[in-house]
Amino acid sequence: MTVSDEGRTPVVSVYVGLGSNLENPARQIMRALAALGEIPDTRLLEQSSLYISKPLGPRNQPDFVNAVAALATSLTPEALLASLQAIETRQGRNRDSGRRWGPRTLDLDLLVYGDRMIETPALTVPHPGIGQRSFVLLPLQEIAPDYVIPGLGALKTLVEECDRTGIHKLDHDTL
Ligand code: 5RY
Ligand code: CA
Ligand code: CA
Repeated sequence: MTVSDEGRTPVVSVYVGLGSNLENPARQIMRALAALGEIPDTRLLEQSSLYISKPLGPRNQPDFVNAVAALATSLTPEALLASLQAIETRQGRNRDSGRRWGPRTLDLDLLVYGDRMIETPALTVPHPGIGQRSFVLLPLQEIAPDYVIPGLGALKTLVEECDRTGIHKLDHDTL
């Protein structure tokens, strides 16, 4: 490392999960993907297809549209999280109008941050539950087929073991 690198944060590979089930979910996800590309000190590397999925957890809510994006960032996990929350807020996310796990215009989850394991009051990374959730695993597999999720293992194995009912890639006929 050269002297001029002092104080500079390394570039880290990050995966972000996107979800929406209110106010034209597919549009919300497209708009959020564009917004991810505008985060400072961050590049949008890859984006998955959009998937339509039955709600897991509370079931009496609209179907979700989900996707996953790969980013490269020199932001800290906390700074990146703040950027993700600002995008959620811009797209009409109302954090207290919510029953827990209720419908939302946009949910952005920091799924993975390099190989870091993080447990703070604000942030758990890898994101809890991603090892079982088809709406994360299938889009992630599209953009990172050989990926091994830190602490959870090979994506291929997790995909084989997950329940894939109620999830479909969104194509032009489905829209
Ligand atoms: C379970 C419980 C809570 C799974 C379980 C949540 C999404 C969960 C969703 C989403 C789809 C939630 C968190 N067992 N369903 N449910 N997509 N978010 N399809 O983004 F995910 S609430
Ligand atoms: Ca979230
Ligand atoms: Ca979520």
